[in-house]
Amino acid sequence: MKRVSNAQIADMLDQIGDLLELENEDPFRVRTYRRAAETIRAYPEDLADLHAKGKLTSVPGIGKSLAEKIGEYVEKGRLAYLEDLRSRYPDGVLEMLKIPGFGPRSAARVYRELNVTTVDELEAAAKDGRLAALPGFGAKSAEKVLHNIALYRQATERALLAEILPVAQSLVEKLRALPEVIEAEMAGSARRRRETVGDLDILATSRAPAKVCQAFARFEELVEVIAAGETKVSGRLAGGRQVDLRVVPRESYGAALQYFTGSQQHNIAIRARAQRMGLTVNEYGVFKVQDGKQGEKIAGETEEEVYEALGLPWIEPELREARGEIEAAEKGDLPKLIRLQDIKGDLQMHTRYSDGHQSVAEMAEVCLRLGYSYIGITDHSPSLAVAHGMSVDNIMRQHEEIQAVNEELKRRGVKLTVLHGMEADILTDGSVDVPDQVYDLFDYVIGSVHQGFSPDADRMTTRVLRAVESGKIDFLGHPTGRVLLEREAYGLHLDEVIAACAKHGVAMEINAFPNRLDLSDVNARRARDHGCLLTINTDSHDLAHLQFMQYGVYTARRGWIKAADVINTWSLTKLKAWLRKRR
Ligand code: DGT
Ligand code: CA
Ligand code: CA
Ligand code: ZN
Repeated sequence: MKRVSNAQIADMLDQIGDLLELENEDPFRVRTYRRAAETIRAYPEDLADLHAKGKLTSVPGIGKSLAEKIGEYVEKGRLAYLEDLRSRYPDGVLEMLKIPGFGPRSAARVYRELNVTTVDELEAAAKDGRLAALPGFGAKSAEKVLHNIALYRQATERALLAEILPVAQSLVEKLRALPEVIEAEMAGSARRRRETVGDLDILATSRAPAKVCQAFARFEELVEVIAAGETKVSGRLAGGRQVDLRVVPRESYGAALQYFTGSQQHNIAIRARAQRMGLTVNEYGVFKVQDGKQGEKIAGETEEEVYEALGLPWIEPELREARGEIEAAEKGDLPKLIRLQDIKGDLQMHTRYSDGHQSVAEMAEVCLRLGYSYIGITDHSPSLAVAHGMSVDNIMRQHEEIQAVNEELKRRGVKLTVLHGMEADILTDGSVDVPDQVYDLFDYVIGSVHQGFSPDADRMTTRVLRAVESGKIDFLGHPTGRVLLEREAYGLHLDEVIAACAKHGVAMEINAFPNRLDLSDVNARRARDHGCLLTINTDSHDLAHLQFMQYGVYTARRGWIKAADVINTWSLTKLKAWLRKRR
């Protein structure tokens, strides 16, 4: 039997949470499962190992009863309790829960009252008026359900980069460790660090390709092997994404890597350039064209030499989207892209003062290990009740706590400074939710829209502009409100917002949370090109989220962003001077 991964355990607990909600169980019990799933999904240690050592209850949020369930699941690959719950509903009803905004309550109702048992049947009921006729639904929510079914279908076609990249890295490492493998690297959208991935492409070189294919097909990351040949394997990852391995000869590694990294549009432009130079490019190499036919091979072993044969410097994979990179490369104008190690601090994170899971000191401790020189604690403002926005009293208490943590850090002689910020709600009228009596306590304020979205783009724009122009905010948090594979950006005249941020010196955020990445790559580039400063923050609500910084950096790199454009690459002194000037 294959080893049970943390991700599988987390999925199992989430399923129990869903089923308990369908059963209309106590919300507190439901939450226990959800929180445990969230913790486990990002937990650094392997839970199967911990179980073997009898140490499962050392994981935060796992008590005796959960530990027993996880233990049973790890040992048997199944859990009787879950199977019993599951047997009470058709599979299609459980699948409906994956439709964004369609919760267990709704699923239970359409199942019991309309006898709807699949997503397709739900779609039909939303179209023919049966759903709209259910008390509490109505025509508008039926329309929304249709829209969300479309989004759900899209989500089944792509996965978040953060779901795929760790698996891709692990597969590449395992390939590299095989004695038959010379080189291995991921290609495709994962290598370009696109925000979502359709399928995962991996490349290796070897003199014994069949052996490499056999070994790959047995890696535990593949839950299913679709086809295994002499030089190619296709399989499926947990979660359903396809993975393709291609094993190529060493002489054509660079050409194959270039070809399979794409993007397709970039490759089309590359081939057109080659043609103009009397050359032809394919996955085997760069060749001269002689008498209209493929002639002498002039490059192919490395990517550098492929680009060089075309008169170009090597182009970072993140830039290969046919957005002007070939022209820039030709002129020697490629940007020196920001790197993860340029980041000196993380300026948006939450603690137990609002809806985060840990304390100020606990967050600081992990950030210290990440090598940061500063962080900012930014809990939610009073009006955001759903996220336990802070009262004035709590803000004052938090201020003292942050000072105490700073003193303790100083006493230990470590160089990390904790700043006190706030993520203030931008209310529907555009006012910024920071209580006057505590405004001066904050080193900075992030303004974000969290609730009361309007479908009217003019209204949303006016609202955000008012906040930007108020002088009360220093950053605009997750500026377009999108949630990848779940919710589109709200209608907003982004160019007007960008212009206002540039004028008022408000830095726009690239929120690094994997399902936000907001600003997107293209929008971040637009903002920077119009003179905006940027900031990349994780918006962590848990210690485990602090590692998401990399995804914000990838987005920035895809947006041609340099370190100097991002204020949290600056030194603390420079950041403080910038903030002081704004106050
Ligand atoms: P994805 O999987 O949808 O996230 O996006 P990609 O970029 O990984 O696309 P994929 O997996 O279809 O192909 C990987 C790369 O291989 C792609 O970026 C360019 C290259 N490629 C694959 N098939 C073709 C093709 O038919 N024509 C061209 N020009 N390039 C292709
Ligand atoms: Ca792909
Ligand atoms: Ca592919
Ligand atoms: Zn929050």
